[in-house]
Amino acid sequence: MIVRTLAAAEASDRRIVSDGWDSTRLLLKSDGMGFSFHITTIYEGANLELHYQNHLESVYCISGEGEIEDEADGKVYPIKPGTIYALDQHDKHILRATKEMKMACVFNPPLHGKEVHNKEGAYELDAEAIQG
Ligand code: 9YT
Repeated sequence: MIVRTLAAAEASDRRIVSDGWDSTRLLLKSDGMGFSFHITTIYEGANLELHYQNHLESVYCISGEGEIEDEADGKVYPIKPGTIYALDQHDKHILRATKEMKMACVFNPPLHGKEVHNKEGAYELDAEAIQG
């Protein structure tokens, strides 16, 4: 069994800070679950162009407010607490936060730990792992 707390993970190198967001990666590939699980904060005003070509991701909004635009058809969906979106087609999208959002994110295949977006808004399949 694996038991961790967000507070302890946030104080460790499991917390990754990038441009417009930070993410605390609570479960990773090394945990052997077949997915990774993160608590991500999207900063107010962030406008993230993302395209997870190598991963499927689902994202549940815990708090805050924003929207997601599907770049395939231009549709914009509001995001508020209780909303989940799943990028089941590796959908190219733009994520915007009008108020800071806390999100619970699941990735399949699981992240190794240190991933940040490449210039296409994707994570590479290989990355440095977080130990411990
Ligand atoms: C919602 C989203 O895709 N944000 C970027 C960070 C990502 N969720 C992560 O690495 O945890």
